[in-house]
Amino acid sequence: MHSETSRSRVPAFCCNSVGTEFPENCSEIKTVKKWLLVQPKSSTSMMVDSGSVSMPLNLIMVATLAGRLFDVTLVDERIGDRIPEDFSEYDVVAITSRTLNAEIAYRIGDRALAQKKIVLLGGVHPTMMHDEAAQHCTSVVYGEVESIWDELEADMVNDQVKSLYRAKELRSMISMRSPDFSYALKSKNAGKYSSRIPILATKGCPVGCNFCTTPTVYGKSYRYREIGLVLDEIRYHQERLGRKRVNLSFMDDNISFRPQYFTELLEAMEKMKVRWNANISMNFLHKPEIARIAARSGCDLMSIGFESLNPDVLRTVNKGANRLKNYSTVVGNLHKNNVAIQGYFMFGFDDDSEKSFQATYDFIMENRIEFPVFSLVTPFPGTPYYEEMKPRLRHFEWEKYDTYHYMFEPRKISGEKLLENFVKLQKEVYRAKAVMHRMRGKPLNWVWMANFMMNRFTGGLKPEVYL
Ligand code: B12
Ligand code: SF4
Repeated sequence: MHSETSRSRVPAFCCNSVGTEFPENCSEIKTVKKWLLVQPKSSTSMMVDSGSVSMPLNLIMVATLAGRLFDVTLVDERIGDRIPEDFSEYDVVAITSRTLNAEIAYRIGDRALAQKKIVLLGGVHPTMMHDEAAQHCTSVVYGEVESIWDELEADMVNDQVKSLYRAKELRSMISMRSPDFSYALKSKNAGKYSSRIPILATKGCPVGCNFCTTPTVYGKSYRYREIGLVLDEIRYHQERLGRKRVNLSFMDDNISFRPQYFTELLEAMEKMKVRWNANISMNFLHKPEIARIAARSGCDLMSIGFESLNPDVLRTVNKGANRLKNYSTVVGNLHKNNVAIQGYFMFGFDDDSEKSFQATYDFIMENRIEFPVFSLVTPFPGTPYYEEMKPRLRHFEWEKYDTYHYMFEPRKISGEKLLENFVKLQKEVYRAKAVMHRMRGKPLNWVWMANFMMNRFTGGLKPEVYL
């Protein structure tokens, strides 16, 4: 099914494979345009960019495409790469940004514009706020680069860049080629990246939660790659690292949305002997066979957005996949198969009350959730939820959109009580005795380490840090 060439390395791209017309000698162009791809860090004081971060799959994808014709250098400020003050070496400065680092990204963009460079801004924030982002760059790239690349590449070659690149339709993912990780691995700081290798099998999520950016960026679409290509990419990493047991982290929005594709993927992965984790929605995790096959295929951790234990909250955010009656079954199925759970819980919704905190504490402790993660609900710009909440928002500085800031006063609990309970819950769940209760008998791995770090971190937490 797969050629030996594609098995042994990342398939090389060739100029001829793109749909646009280029001068015959691509290598000439390559010496003309130099691109600097920039992954800025975030200024938030919370644990967002701390610990080891994963390789930036977004910019690796941009580099893989741009590297066909242009000279590409990738710098990642999160691992200590320096972003130059002077961009004279480069023609194009292309920056990725989420909301929490948008202001930093904009400052880099302004600096590069002042030096007369072509500046591209891409990523979720410039997509959702493209008019705002346009003030800080030459072109905004809306959504995924793959779907608009041919046009962008041709315009770059002809020096006729437009102010906005937005694909009319999303490209099929079936034959999406493998990203070329060498762009990220070239950095002398690459050793600081997490050992979990980012990988993608699907994109999009039709669930449509109103606080999430995915429905706006990808609509109701759900696309997936040919399973053989996912396996090829896994083999590439195995060969690169010289061992079968590699750790993968799926970056998919919702990898299990199509049960048939998901189970076929897992069955195929069973022979690969890898370890993996993924974000997953609860839509069919209550079926015991799914947990069994996930474990057999090497899953050691599932990240599940439980979001809330309050049924009124679940209703208002449109999280139809989350049925409270299934919560314990889902956890039980995974635990029976030794799959650990990273559980996401959000607070600060209008329907939240002090009861929400108690219910969450009870659920976590009774079900021995290994790695609970708590955040404050954050209406991200561009989402329907943001428009609804705008008149009540307390902050418009994007660096505060890190899900660790108190954004608005909920209707059923005061802001003060919200933060008091939010801190108390974290301290209680991560106090030594509670950690022992949740983690007893579980394998001694990084999840223990994460609990240890959270125990230290939450020990000093105060409500004021969330203001
Ligand atoms: C996997 C994931 C994570 C993982 C890994 C993150 C990582 N290392 O990148 C983990 C769990 C660590 C994580 C953490 C967080 N995440 Co997260 N995460 C995601 C998720 C599901 C997928 C991201 C991904 O890698 N996709 C695959 C890559 C290939 O696609 P991409 O990033 O969209 O990039 C493409 C395009 O955007 C474009 N592009 C991107 N940059 C550029 C730049 C240029 C120049 C060009 C031309 C194109 C371009 O082309 C790329 C290739 O197709 C997204 C949802 C989403 N679909 O974006 C949320 C998402 C990014 N996360 C979000 C949040 C809030 C967080 C946290 C704050 C949560 C928390 N409380 O800790 C932290 C912040 C981490 C940080 N420092 O940024 C929000 C961000 C919202 C916003 N407006 O900023 C999102 C959008 C989910 C949501 N709620 O809507 N996350
Ligand atoms: S299930 Fe997750 S990815 Fe899908 S819309 Fe809701 S929050 Fe976004």
